[in-house]
Amino acid sequence: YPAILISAPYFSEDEKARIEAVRPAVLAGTPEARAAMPEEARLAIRAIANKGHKPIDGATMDLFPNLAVITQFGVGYDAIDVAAATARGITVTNTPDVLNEDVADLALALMLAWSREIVKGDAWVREGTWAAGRELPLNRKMSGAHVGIAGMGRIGRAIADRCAAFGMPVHYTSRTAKDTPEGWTYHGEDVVSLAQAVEWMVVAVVGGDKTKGYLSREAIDALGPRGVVINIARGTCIDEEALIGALEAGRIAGAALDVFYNEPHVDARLIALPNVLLQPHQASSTVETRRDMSIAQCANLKAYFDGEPFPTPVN
Ligand code: 8YV
Repeated sequence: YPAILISAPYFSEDEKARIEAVRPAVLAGTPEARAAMPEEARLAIRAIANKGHKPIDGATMDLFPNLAVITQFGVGYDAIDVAAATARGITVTNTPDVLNEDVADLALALMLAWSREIVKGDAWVREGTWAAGRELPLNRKMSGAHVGIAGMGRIGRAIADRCAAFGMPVHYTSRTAKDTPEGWTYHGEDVVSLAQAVEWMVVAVVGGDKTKGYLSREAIDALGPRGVVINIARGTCIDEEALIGALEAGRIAGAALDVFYNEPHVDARLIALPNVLLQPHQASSTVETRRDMSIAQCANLKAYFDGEPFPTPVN
């Protein structure tokens, strides 16, 4: 029986080959599929190669008595109950760093697309509105505007560096003040103070229970009528109800979101709003980065089976 369980289909043949080169793998993506595995098959599982955001909880881990490692394909591991894993002596690993640039690129793409009406402009041309003699309504300048980075980790920093290149004064929250270029403003962990200082608010904190609703109702309202919220982190990091309320009432200008509370099912009220740009959680979805994430995941799998130290453990 295979020693690796994969929780979602492969993105590519390369990824499949890479995992199978470590050990044979079996796909069991749902709790039902896992529970239906014969006992000997469950006993053979020593590693889970996890992808996506469906929860891996203690009960799932208990189906596999010889499970030793869960390797997350992604930097965020909020889907995995790490405390439950640690209590069972199971190592959890992730794939940090390799995706920083892509996630930051998408954050800037969302900001530029939102401010310059790229999606509407494309439709304007295709649908013949321009040819019929109508000019696209004036949109909004992004360069030079104050930007707030909620969470100055590795991804937050990559976003901030890009914003700085657009002449945007950078403000940020973080657990600790970071070593930054001169002029960047640290707001401690006070996201309301951050919101008061900026027009653009980019959410880049880690997911999980501790950051649930990090961008709070108060912070959203503090952004004010020119405020735009960008989220490339996790849907849970924003009080989504408060965000929808503020968008519907025009208390903030808009939002561009790659992640959602209940993804892939996006709240119908968000879909109905014209001042919101929506993306299907694609920030790390380039061919190049998905390859690098797969390599990083397999390095952790291989380390386990070779008895070597894990390259990127989280517990
Ligand atoms: C992936 C992500 O879509 O890295 C993350 O935390 O959210 C994304 O890169 C996801 O993890 C795929 O498993």
